[in-house]
Amino acid sequence: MDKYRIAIIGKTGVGKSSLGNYMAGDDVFMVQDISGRVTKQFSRTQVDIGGRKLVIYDTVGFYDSKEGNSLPADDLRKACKDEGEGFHAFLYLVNTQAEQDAIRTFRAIKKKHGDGIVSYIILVLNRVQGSVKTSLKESNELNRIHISAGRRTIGVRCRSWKAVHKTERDETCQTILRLVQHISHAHNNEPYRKGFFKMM
Ligand SMILES: Nc1nc2c(ncn2[C@@H]2O[C@H](COP(=O)(O)OP(=O)(O)OP(=O)(O)O)[C@@H](O)[C@H]2O)c(=O)[nH]1
Ligand SMILES: [Mg+2]
Repeated sequence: MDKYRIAIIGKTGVGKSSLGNYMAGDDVFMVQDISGRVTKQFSRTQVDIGGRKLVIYDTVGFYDSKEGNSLPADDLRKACKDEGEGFHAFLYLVNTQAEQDAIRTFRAIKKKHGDGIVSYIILVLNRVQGSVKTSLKESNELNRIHISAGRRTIGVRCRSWKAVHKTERDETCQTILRLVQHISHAHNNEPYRKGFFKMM
């Protein structure tokens, strides 16, 4: 496997671009303290985790208050077509402190890109306060997504990558890499693209 292509997806404002910067250890994606959509089209950056290359795609958020979900769905399709090869995994990011829309967004993603996407998803809980276990216990919604997405769930706090100790970031990135490898092996290294091209 030469490079893994990973898309960060989720509702607008949950911290997708912040997670991309956290993984890159650099301010590559735009993050702003404003309400409403910040990322208007996908962009990507390459990161090296333990000697493996990952191309991280930051994408347009679902459920912007003023718009429907055509824009994020089209954006993800474009990102997928960018190299014509689809994605090896998706980081589905939710804001643990405002998880009411997590299921709704998860359903919208499946509706737009096919149910098959679920077996490529890693659930990433942003802004976890205690442990992931506690967050899942406290939220039925998150627990349902956790089970549905194969129990591949991790917690992050990625407001600013600069404020997080490098060791913690490295460990989180290693965990993400392990899950990505696990997903990729389970699919014989075939990236997910079916749900993108069949609905063009
Ligand atoms: N407190 C806290 N704030 C966070 C965290 N992660 C992101 N934020 C803040 O949430 C806001 C939105 O973050 P973004 O990374 O721009 O979110 P996004 O999902 O890319 O948003 P769109 O591009 O609009 O879809 C910013 O003000 C971030 O600083 C976190 O772990 N904790
Ligand atoms: Mg963004």
